[in-house]
Amino acid sequence: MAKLALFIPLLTACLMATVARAQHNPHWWGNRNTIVHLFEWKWSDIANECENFLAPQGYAGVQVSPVNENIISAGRPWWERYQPISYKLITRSGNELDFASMVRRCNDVGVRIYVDVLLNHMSGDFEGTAVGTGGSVAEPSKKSFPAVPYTAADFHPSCDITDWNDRFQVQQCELVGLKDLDQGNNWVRTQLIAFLDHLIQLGVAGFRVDAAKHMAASDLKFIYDNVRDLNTDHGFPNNARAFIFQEVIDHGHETVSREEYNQLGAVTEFRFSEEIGKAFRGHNTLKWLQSWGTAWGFLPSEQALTFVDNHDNQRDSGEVLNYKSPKQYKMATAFHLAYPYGISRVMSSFGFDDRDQAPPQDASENIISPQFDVEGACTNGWICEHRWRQIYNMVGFKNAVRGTGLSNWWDNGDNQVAFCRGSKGFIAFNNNNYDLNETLQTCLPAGTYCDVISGAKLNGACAGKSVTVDGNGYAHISIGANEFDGVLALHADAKL
Ligand code: LM2
Ligand code: CA
Repeated sequence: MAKLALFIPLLTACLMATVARAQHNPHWWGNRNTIVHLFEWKWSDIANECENFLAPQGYAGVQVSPVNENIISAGRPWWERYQPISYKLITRSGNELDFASMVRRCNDVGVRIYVDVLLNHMSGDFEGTAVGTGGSVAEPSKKSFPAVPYTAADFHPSCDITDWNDRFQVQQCELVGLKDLDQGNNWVRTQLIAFLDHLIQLGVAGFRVDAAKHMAASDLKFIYDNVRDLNTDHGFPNNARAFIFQEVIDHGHETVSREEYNQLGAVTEFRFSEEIGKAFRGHNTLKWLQSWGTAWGFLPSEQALTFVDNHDNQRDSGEVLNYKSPKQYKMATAFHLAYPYGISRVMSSFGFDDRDQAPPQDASENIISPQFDVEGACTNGWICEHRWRQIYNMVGFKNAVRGTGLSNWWDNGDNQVAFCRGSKGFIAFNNNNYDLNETLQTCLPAGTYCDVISGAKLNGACAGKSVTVDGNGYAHISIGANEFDGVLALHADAKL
């Protein structure tokens, strides 16, 4: 009995320490909320973007493409960056100096950097000697990566993943033929920890862990636990831990499930992406979204990294939406950012016609910088969804309503829905093929508000629809079926 009495407080103390060490805090600055994935962007362009666009528009952070040296693949498909050859920070996005300068400049304006890290594997087979983006050489078919160095002993024996419900295969065989590192091996662990430490020293706030499902959760825990605290020279508090979000594709009923990883950090919630695409494509009725979140089988909000599409599933056919269906995509994104669920990530793409297509590049295969038109939209091959007014204004909406709950859900029993976020925000959607014309409760204080979807408040005037809210919070809301956008959004910061 006495032993037990001692044991319980001790256990509680241990549990509390675990919770405190868990890596779920994204370290956002101020009231910011949203991460943008600037897929394949160069570091110097991201630095400019942090200063000129992301900070002013209230973006909280950037997920950047892999930073360490990768194999050069013919035609330069985007996916060559998922085939590492060393941990030198040199890719087509820039070198270590460029990277360090970007992190500094972004942190200086309160925009955090999260790095896409490849801990599962090195490159796949390559005929002859492979050359990396930093000039390192390797013989992948012999599992020889002298620039690390790694030899065959550092990898799992080769085998193919044929049964996705066989834990051994999923975690120890080769994902699409990529040489599979043994994270149980001390030397491998040391290299991976040193790589992550290096990035933290340079000021990053956290990591997107690629192919997390293909590594044992216990090995990942060891690695995360042994990585240093965030760098206080970049404005992080003492003892702050890196934010971790792990790529685990779990459609339900998988042998290796997201529940093995969500204690260690956040997990990508792929079901969110699939269901939101299905709903806004018209394959599910919007009224059902009233119970959006854990009732749909999604992870608890603070453990779920949510997105409408990511760089992989935007290339697949199926229910997932992408920039090619702009009206539905903007509606889904507005819902994503308005509904109080998840750690939101917005995708920013380059245009593609086929899956393997390289990012915009010049004749010497250098990635080219995005260019912007007078309205700030990208022109030369970059899509820049994050610069679409309807999307960045919803990032502003999410910031303006932070800390409020959802109330006053309204729907027409079909594909017209609306709801309030406390007394700070109101949003309505029309995905029916007839007009929405209703007097609805907006929960906002009386006044005139500017719809941030059809326009924006600029120098005190509204370039889009103006909505007048009466003394009881009611307003007439109208979204025509054939309007350019199927959303209307009002918030406290858009009061005229
Ligand atoms: C991921 N998450 O777990 C990334 O999000 C995803 O983009 C990566 O695949 C994958 N895991 C490995 O990091 C991409 C791409 C694949 C590509 C790999 C490696 O989707 O198509 O595979 O990167 O570059 C390519 C070829 C494939 C070949 C493989 C190895 O498409 O046919 O397999 O390289 O040479 C023999
Ligand atoms: Ca593995």
